[in-house]
Formats: sequence, C-alpha cells, structure tokens
Amino acid sequence: MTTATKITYTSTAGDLEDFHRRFDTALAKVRATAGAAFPNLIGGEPVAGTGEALDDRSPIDTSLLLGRFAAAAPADVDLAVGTAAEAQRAWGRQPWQERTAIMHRAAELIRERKYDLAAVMALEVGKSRLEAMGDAEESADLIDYYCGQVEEADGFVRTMARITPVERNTDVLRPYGVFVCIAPFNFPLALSAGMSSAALMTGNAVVYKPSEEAPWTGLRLAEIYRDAGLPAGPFNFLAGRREAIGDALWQHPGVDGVVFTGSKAVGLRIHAGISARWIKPCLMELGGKNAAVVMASADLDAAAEGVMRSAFSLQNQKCSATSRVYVDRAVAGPFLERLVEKTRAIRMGDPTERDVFFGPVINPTAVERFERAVAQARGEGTIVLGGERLRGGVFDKGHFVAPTIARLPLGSSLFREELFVPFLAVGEVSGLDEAIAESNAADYGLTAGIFSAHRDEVERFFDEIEAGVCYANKRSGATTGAWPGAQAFCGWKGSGSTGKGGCGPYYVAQFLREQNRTVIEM
Ligand code: UN1
Repeated sequence: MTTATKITYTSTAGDLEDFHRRFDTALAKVRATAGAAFPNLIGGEPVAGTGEALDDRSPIDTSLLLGRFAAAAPADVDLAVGTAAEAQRAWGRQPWQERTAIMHRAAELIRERKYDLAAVMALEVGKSRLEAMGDAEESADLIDYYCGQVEEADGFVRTMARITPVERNTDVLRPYGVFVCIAPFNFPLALSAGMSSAALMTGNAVVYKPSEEAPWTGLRLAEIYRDAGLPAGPFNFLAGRREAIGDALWQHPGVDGVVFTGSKAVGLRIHAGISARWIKPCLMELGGKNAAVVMASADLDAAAEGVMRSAFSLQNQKCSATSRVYVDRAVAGPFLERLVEKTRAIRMGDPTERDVFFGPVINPTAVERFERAVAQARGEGTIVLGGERLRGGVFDKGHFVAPTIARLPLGSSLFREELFVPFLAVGEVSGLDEAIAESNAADYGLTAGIFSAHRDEVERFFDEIEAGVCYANKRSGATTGAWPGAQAFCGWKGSGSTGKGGCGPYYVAQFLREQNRTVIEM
C-alpha cells in the first residue's frame, strides 16, 4: 500500500499522520532485524568476502550495530568482474523491452517497500523521516524516468540516411560491457539505483560497491533487483572498505566504464588512472560548493528559509547543499537576523523521531572536519551561530554537531573547499557582479541559487553563473531538491565529468557506445 501524497525533498506541510504511523511500524520492524551478518552477492550467490568484516553502525547511536557485512578484498573484485562480464553477454542481447520491464518492476518494488527502505536509510545514515522517504521515492522515479529514455528512443536503434540506393544504414547504441558503480552514503538508495539502473537497462552488467557507511541500503537494492526478475550475474554486490577495494575495482582490466558519485579528489584520480590502454567512460558527479546569492530586492524571508533548508537539511551532506551565501551589503543585517532565527528554530536530535529535522553527521572524520573549519573561521571572521559539538542526552550517542553560520571575509578558503558538514559561510558583496565573480571562483559548479525580485538579475545570474543546476527564489531549498525529469543534475567544472547529468533527459545514452551498421542490399 502506498500513501496518496508523494514525499519529495521539498515536502514540508500536509497531513502526515498516516505517514508517521507507517514509518513507526517500519522502523520497529527494521530495528528488530538489525545486527545480522550479511554476505556479498556475486552472480546471485552469497560470498563470505575475504576481507575483515565491516561493522555497519548508526551515526545516530554508535552502539547500534545495524549489520556485519562481509568485506570484499581484491580477489572478490576479480570474481565479481569476471562473473559480470560473463553474464553481460546474454543480458546485453536480451531485447531492451525485457530489460526495462524488469527495471519498472524494480521501481514498483521500491514503492511497495518504501517505508522499510526509508527506515533503513534513516538509521544507517541519519536522515530525517522526510528526507529518507524522499530518497526512496526518488529512487523509484529515477528508474521509471530512465526507462522512459530507452522507450522513447526505441531502444536507441535509428534508421539513417542512404547515400546510395543500395545501402541500408542503421545507427545503434550498444552497451560497453561491465560498469563499476561506486556510490556515496548521502543518498544511499537514490544514487545507487539511479546509476546502476541506467547501466543495467542499457544492457551493461554492474559491479556495485555501496558506501561503506551504507551497505544495508545497498543490499536492499540488490534484493529488489533480484525480486524484480533480474537474472543472477548482471548485478553484483560488493561491500568493502574503500582502501581495500576502491582502487581494485576501477583498475580491473575487465572493467569497461565507471559510474561514480563521490569526492572530486577520488573522481580525478579514477579519471586520470583508468584510461591506460584506451579511454574508458567515466560518468561522475563530484560534489559542490554551492552558492546562494541574496540581492537587495530579495524577499528576505524566502531567502532565509531557502538557505536554512538547503544548508542544514541532511546536515549539509548533499552535493547540492548551500554551503556559502553572498548577500548584498545593503540587506546583510536583516537577512542574517532572519537566517539565524530560522536556524535556531531547527529541531535537532534523533532524526528517526517525527519532526526532527537535523540529525548527526556521518562519522568521526566529518566531526573533525567540522571542528577544523570552525577553528579556522574563528581566526578569520565570526561564528554567528553554532560552532560546537552537541552534547548531552541523545547527542552523546552519535556524531552530532551544531548547525553553524560563519561571517567571513571573501578571501577565506572556507568559501572554496567542500566540507560536507553543517557549516555555512556568509560573505557580503557589493552587488550581482561581485556575487557572480565570487561564486564562479570555486573549482566546483554544481548547484546555485539567487533570490531577487528583478527578472533581469535572475536572467543574468543564469547566463553567467558557472553551475549546472540553477534556481531562483526557491523558498523550499535555495539550491537543493532536484527531481528526476524536473531538474537535470549536471555538475560543471570540478563537479562532474560529462556535461550531461542524472535526473536529466540525456543521462541514459551515456552508458552506450555507438555502432553504425551499413548493409549493401543484394
Ligand atoms: C547528491 O547530493 O549527490 O537536488 C545528489 C538535490 C538532491 C541531490 C542528490 N537530489 O538536493
């Protein structure tokens, strides 16, 4: 059974009683099954994994062991790549209609299981209830939307022009072979499902590594594909530590391409290293340092609300999160006042509880990164709000830090580095020119937002900002909330690799290579 209202990342109000009741039931069920041992899945078979087991603990309460995962070592990678390559031959030749039918079934299963999936994600990565449900809903929509691209293109088979009367020319897009799919923790289902389903429906096989922070969600996806009728072989699930198998995966000679969402540093390393024999496709989404620009004419309440939501939902651990603000000096005072007021009102705590908006960060490394940024900000500017680790009660059980706002001089490196923690840098500018120049000075170019009452300012912002996902006057999230088929999610510059993004109309074709077929009629 599904609820009538679809929950997205921009859902705020509405009657959610039914949602909370179902979420509570699912949460209790999921908690009761926590702590089991889980194998890897290669060719549909459970494989113990030759590495040291991976303990999956909740960042909300580190004493809660969610599962003990068999950790893969390079030998398992070798087996998985070989199995995938073998299975791909048949899978790639299967009619595309059969492949998309399986994928549509997977989307349906996600919708059927969405409460369980949301509960697993809430516990595993510390998402609020609404964020977790948004992740599950987005996953199903992504798969259907991507199937639509194959269907619309008639399986990417196209009759071409004849240059002579005796020739028959056809253009076909064909799978590359085996894609390695490496997923991050922050959207553990949506990004895993989006990347892997596009690879699978186009006839590629996949060796999938979930984030080591979110293997349970990853395993749920493997079960969904299996239950949807995907044959054993095209999808292989390998949990493991990034130091142990991260490089072994993309370096394997049997791998034909990589689809990756993660840090710029890792993405650049893979991109530089993978093409020793020939150039292999690297589809990458590599993070951001997303600016919101607040002009003097802005509706300051909408701007403060939009920035607060995009800076602090999921504790800023979104590639799309607003992590810096450039506000016109003329309205900096009143804007900051409203922003601080709205941020103070955030309900913090265990995000599996209803109405808690703000939960923990993912791990101790994130806490350290937060503390380093705060120390630097104290030296260079002022911490306007937050700046500390949260202590007492529930906060002592997990990795909790306060939503933090810092006022900084524009030259601070805190305006350029991706931190992925709830730390928002605010700088004052003299107007749109300076705001755009500062925004574009970062190496990243993923999302950007403007708040302005003037259409010409908005148009100029869209024309001149170096970012792929742009919004104007978005109160529900200044720079966040992209949805399949509504907002393409394309990273420019250091935020991506191909110039065509997930959630957008040109995504799926990137998993295919072109073949011309000319037949001379006899
Ligand atoms: C990500 O954080 O890697 O637009 C991608 C948004 C989400 C972003 C997901 N769909 O906020």
